[in-house]
Amino acid sequence: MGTLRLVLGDQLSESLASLREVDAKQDLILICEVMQEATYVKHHKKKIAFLFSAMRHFGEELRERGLRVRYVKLDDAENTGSLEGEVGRAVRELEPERLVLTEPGEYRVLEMFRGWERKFGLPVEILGDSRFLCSISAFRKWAHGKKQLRMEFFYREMRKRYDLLMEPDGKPVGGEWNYDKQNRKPPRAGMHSPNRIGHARSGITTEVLALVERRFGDHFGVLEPFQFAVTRDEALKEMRHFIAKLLPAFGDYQDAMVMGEAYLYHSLLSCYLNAGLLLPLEVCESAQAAYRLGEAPLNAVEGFIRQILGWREFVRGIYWTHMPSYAELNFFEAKRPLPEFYWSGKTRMVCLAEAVKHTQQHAYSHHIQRLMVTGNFALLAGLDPAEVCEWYLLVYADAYEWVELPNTLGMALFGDGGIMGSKPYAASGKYIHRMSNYCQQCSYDPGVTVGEGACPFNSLYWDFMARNEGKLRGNQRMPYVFSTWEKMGPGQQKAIRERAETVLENMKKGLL
Ligand code: FAD
Ligand code: DLZ
Ligand code: SF4
Repeated sequence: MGTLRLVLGDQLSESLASLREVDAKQDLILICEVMQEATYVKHHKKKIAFLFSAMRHFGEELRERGLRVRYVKLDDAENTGSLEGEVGRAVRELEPERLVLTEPGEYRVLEMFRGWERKFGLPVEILGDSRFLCSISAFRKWAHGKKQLRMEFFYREMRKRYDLLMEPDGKPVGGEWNYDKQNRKPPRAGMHSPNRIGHARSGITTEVLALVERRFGDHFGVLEPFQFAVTRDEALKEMRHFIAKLLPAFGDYQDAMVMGEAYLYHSLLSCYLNAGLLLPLEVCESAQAAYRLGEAPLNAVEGFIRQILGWREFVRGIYWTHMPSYAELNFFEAKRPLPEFYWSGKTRMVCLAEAVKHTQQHAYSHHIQRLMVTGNFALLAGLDPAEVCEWYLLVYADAYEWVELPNTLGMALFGDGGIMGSKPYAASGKYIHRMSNYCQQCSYDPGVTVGEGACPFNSLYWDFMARNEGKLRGNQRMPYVFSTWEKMGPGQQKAIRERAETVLENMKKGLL
């Protein structure tokens, strides 16, 4: 036969590099469901179901285009259980001339790919993943020689390169690069998430849901209700619905958190982008079109495009520029184990209980819950970054290491000591109080720092600063923190640190 072309579970795009120039008669496309990928961390049940269903639909669509597909199901008798095993089996049985791959989203998989030429004794070509808007080499070139990498400057370059929200004279539309000053309002009273579209459940999805319940019943999270799009057409409907109905208020309520409302005005597009059902440029261009047609305001459209064209590409660049050593970084030498409530959601801290509940139910929580609730708590309490990163990688339907690790280790935990961001996103309960309605229903008081009912975030915030003073005092972006701490005087400082100790003890005992 001709060429064997592997498509991974997060490479479900017809424009994928390894599917270019495919010979319909000679070549074979290999897609395989394998235990190793589903269990190297015990992914949320919904994540596995979404991916297996999307993979099966994608395999069918390729067949409908007249291409030859070898689709290996998880329960197939001959399934060896690993990507390497399945590629090896296909090579032995079919004797292809060469193997063509697209670079994967995780370093451990790239290492595996690199060993295959030798292992299988045939030419292996690893192509760049052109679905991203900045190649790894272009990011390295941009980063080269810079003392500090800042997303904002990277983003401006990307805006120019892709001519997104640019005037013909090379200036940004509206005169500013960034409109965050107008964004990030607290929630309105009585605010609810707008309706979301649904998708008819296919036979494939029904079969996959039964499979996941049977084989992964002990994994985190619930399977039903299952509302994910699983084909490109369905993902496009999600995108169009978001652009038409939700994008106009996206900027305003980007950081808001509301009791019982998991989605608010967020797009929920990350899992489709990351699996390849949507492409980043088409999403950015659709948002830009809504602005040009006067259907969405600039602050919302610019903010949304920045997340995809800026942050998403930036974190990928950071990952591939710094791996494999990046995964080992632990700037604060944090080592407390992850408390049980990250799994159970059983805590009196309403903000954390809500974030975990959404995560269990939807394999989703929005950015501010990830950063300022579960992430902020992990940072302040000094939780072991390896455990925290594993949690984030397995609980979210959009999580692959290239995007999860820099966001968790870098942005949320400042575990990389400042590669991703210039200062830790540490915040007391006051931030959560301002941006949500959680505190009204919490038995803790966000306005109090010491004593029984004081919000745990408050004492942990100061304790975090005090115990890491040596590492943070020199940070140019934190001038007021230590002067405020000093002004408190030894009596108040002692009381705060004692309260933090009690909070951490309670966390250990499951009493928080
Ligand atoms: P929206 O709020 O609607 O944003 C639009 C799009 O912008 C997203 O779909 C996403 O593609 C992109 N985006 C926004 N912020 C980021 C970011 N910081 N990095 C990369 N892309 C971004 N995102 C993932 O895709 N996978 C992860 O595993 C992941 N882990 C995270 C872990 C932590 C600790 C934090 C703080 C953030 C993480 N993010 C991750 C980024 C962000 O939280 C999610 O992309 C977002 O919540 C997805 O929901 P949405 O599609 O509704 O996003
Ligand atoms: C996440 C995942 C899961 C759960 N299962 C599979 C699978 O069975 N087969 C596959 O090819 N890919 C799967 N994936 C996605 C891979 O883990 C992903 O391609 C790598 O982590 C690289 O990003
Ligand atoms: Fe969270 Fe503190 Fe508010 Fe309770 S009082 S919801 S713990 S921020």
